[in-house]
Amino acid sequence: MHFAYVIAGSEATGGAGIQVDLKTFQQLGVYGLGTITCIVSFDPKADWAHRFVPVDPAVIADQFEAANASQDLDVVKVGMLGTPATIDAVAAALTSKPWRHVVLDPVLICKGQEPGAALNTDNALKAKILPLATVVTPNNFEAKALSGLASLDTVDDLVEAGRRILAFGPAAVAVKGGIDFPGPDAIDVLVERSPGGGEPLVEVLTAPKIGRERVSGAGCTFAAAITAELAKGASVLSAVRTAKALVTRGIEARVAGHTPFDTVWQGA
Ligand code: PXL
Repeated sequence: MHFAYVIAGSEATGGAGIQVDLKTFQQLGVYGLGTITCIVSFDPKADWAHRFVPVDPAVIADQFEAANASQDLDVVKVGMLGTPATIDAVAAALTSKPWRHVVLDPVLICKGQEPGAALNTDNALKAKILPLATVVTPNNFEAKALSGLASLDTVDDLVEAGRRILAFGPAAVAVKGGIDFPGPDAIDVLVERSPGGGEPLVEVLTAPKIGRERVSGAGCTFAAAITAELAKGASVLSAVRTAKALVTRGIEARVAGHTPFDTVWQGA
């Protein structure tokens, strides 16, 4: 049995966050364990505005202790953290033991959060969690924020963003062009540190865009699938390829609800 662990937020509609991570782990045949960092409940009475409650850092530490005492975990995904205090708690937990892989989905500002509060959180994430990651999966917006590039309009821009984020310490960066990237294709670029210390290895992954609407949970599913594949022993490149194929299938089979966005189906 392979085990994959996730530290992330709960999203009450089941379309993002730890619910998606655990479903993805199951889809890929790994046993999932999770630690909840915060609780997000969109408000259907207020246009699905963001309601956010952080979990007490001591309770995050308790969950981490229980999960890691129950199994020998060496591959972890980190999703939404949400506050500087949560980031401190998660950084302390992550540095308490060695990991084979730390996959970071660098969830930055979430709809409805105060930009001022989010800036502290973004800076803390960059300073304290990013250097612990081995694989980082920024979307278009996050890649701009982390790399400092103003726009990502070409594949070369995606590669340059990945190279800049690599400089913060991770071994690999998978930059997701996503729906905002120009053109008919959903393009992801994997930039990996070269084992020999030379130029980074670059792999461009392409699939036709499916529709023009954002689908909830695609980023969570992608990072969780990479995590599950790494837990099974796959290489980073193979894990990213499997994750992209799985997300593509999951978007094709997306699930509609009363929410503003459809969500990925982790059963396709
Ligand atoms: O999709 C990013 C995301 C991750 N985790 C949680 C979320 C969201 C977006 O809403 O709520 C808990």
